[in-house]
Amino acid sequence: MFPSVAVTEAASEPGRDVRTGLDPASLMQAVCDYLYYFQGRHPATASRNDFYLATAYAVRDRLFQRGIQSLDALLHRPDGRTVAYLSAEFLMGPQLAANLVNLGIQDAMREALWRMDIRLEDLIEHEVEPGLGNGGLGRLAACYLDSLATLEIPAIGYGIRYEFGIFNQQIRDGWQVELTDKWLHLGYPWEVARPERAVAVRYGGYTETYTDEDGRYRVRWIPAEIVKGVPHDTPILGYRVKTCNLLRLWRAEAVQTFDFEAFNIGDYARAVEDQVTSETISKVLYPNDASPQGKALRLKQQYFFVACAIEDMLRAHLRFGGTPATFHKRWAAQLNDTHPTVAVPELMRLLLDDHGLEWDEAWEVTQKTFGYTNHTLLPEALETWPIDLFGALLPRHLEIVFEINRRLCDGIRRVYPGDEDRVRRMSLIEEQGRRSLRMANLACVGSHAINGVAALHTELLKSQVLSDWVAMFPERFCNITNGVTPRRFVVVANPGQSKLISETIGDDWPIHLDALRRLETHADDPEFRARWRDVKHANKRQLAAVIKERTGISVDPDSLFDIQVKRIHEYKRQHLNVLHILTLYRRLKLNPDLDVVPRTFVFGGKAAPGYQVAKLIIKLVGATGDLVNDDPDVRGRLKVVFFPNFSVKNGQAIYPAADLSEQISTAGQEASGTGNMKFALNGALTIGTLDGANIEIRDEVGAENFFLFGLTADEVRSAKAGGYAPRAIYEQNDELRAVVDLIASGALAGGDTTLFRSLVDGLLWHDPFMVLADYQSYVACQERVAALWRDPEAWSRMSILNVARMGKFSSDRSIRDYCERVWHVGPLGAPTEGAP
Ligand code: C3B
Repeated sequence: MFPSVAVTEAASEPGRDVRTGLDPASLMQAVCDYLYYFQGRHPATASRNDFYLATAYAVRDRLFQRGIQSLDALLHRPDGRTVAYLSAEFLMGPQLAANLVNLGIQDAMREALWRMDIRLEDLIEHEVEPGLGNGGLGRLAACYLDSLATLEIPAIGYGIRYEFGIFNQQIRDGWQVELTDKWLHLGYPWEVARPERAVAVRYGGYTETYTDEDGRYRVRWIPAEIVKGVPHDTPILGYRVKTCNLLRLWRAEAVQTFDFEAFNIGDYARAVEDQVTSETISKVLYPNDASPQGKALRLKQQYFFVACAIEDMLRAHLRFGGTPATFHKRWAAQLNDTHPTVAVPELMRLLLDDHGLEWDEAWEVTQKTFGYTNHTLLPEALETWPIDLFGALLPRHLEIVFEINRRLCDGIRRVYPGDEDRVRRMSLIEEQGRRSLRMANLACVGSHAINGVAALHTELLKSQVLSDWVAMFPERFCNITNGVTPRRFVVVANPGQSKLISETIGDDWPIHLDALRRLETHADDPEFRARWRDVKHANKRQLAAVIKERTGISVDPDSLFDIQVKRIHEYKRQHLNVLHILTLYRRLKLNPDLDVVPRTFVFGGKAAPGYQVAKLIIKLVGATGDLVNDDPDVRGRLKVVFFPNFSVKNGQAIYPAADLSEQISTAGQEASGTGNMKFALNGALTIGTLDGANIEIRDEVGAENFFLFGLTADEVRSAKAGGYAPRAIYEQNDELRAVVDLIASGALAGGDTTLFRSLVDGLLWHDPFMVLADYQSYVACQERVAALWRDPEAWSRMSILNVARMGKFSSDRSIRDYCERVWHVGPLGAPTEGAP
């Protein structure tokens, strides 16, 4: 029950600053004020959600205060450059705990709430996260916003305020079921709408030419449809700094939300029709990770947020006294994959048609503004748009694209006379089949910098997918290896480990992650190792409780927690993991007294709703659990859990409890991976292939502290070129054959031999991701894992050394790389060497 006396007392104490104070009394009064005067709630009857909202508002005041100071600092730097991170996805995760940590007031807020009989942890648990992204790409954008603010780089994240984010995943009878994500339904306290800053976005129609007063030939676009973009701002505070940046997400609305004429003649439905069709644009996130569907609505979404963003940037630039020709001096805009690439013709259109620049000048401004980050080599992920569809929606942009292409092709012909094949490959237009626009090529030609997200990925990008572009524009290419924010993924997620580290080496490591090196000497201290193990064990007990609650499965915190959480995809090879589990299971069935290391296998991740194989893999994991978990011969030594609805929030509970991190993609397929970094930073050892950032993690932590297996990217290529025959591997490996046969036998499907047939046939006859080729090496490597597990001291030592050597993978380092190599911007927007 709420002690209302205390509230009255707090409210009557003079001199307390409820808007900015960081002491428990001020915070308590601020929360009370929000409950009373903003939400109209009596504390005695307020719900948990009421308290959550009031607490969030109180925190938000403190963010806004810093945000306004940051803007003020920017206004006093007319030569400053601001980063615009353009991304169709921002997977921000819960905000309360992270903001308290960044403000440095988690203890003060805990105390403030405690005085009202409220547990901060309950409010943190109550929070619903905005799932406005699919996976790695969206979460990376969120980590980068955290680092930009922490490094005091002025920045805005521009994206879409989807009404429904990534679906909520339920598991029913082992199958994934998708439920609508209603993240807004209890109110989202972190954002403010700014309707006065709305932008008009146009679609369709036609273009016409005219001659202006100066006798110049000009083009004007007569659109068929206009939609309003309304910005919603969320403040993004850095860790223990004053800088507070912005995430500005756009919501689509009808220009005129109510058609009175239609209403008056009695057509109620039509009166709101315009509103309904307009709002569809920001209604829902496409739930496909790295495999776009060429849907018109998706292109509408892309243009929608890009048009809003560029208009917003241009307005600000002109208001601060800039001219259209100096746009690039104020803004450095990053294209997060090809999704925002229509920004290139959009900026050209504004500069040419609305501001009257000549082509060459407009093109120079555009190229100097944009940088392009590629996030995947998967051929199916390279976005293209049918020309007819693109032209119908964006007729003026298509004209501009054709002109960019004409000049590009002329340029290629000048450098490579007679090489029409090269022209065909580099052209922005794919002429085969349905003519389509290649967004990656458009991004390459329109950007001054192009980067991959891990060393191997960039190498493969340069040698394969974009080799023609490297030949012609070598100076544009660089690698920037991904990183993750240690604030959210260690300080917030793993307070036990954080405290132990700070007590041991000081507390500057969250902003100087290389300082973790100081832990190295402690790896040999048995007392420290024991404390390290205690922390991990406590985290595992917590996760075990959550697993029990969510799945009903009891798992043993003393067992090895072997975890694979990420999107479900064949290239990530969750099914290879399953083959290993079934191998152990079979060994136990043959010899129940076999001395195996007890393990808990945890899986988590969403499958794209239309991706049948991925959904079948989820079913296979569940079926494996059903087979293994209660088998008396297993005696509880193996447990298999599918943790439903993997999200940022669930990730924060899972990473700290992991002993072993599964990073087992087919070499050459995972651009970088970032989960690999989150696990290692939380003391998990990695079993992985030489893929993505695994390679660099292994280089940093030392080959002797990493469980490596599998073919290299080169070996995968030559195996495929040499006519890879998975069937032969199956026939020659008795254990593999027995395990595959076990799946085919129906033993995991209540006798049904058809359920997993397609999966088994896929492996035996095609196996594009080389699961069978890597099986033996993987199983052997898992035996090395088990052997080390039997030596807890050696395991702990290795775990400590992993954490100690992970400094490189802070997103602060990644952002510093972008600042230096791509954006040429320093703290507070100061231009740095190479700035345009
Ligand atoms: C992902 C890649 O699959 C990961 O390897 C990478 O770490 C992250 O991006 C961040 O760079 N990715 C994604 O989540 N969605 C895409 N459409 C393409 C790549």
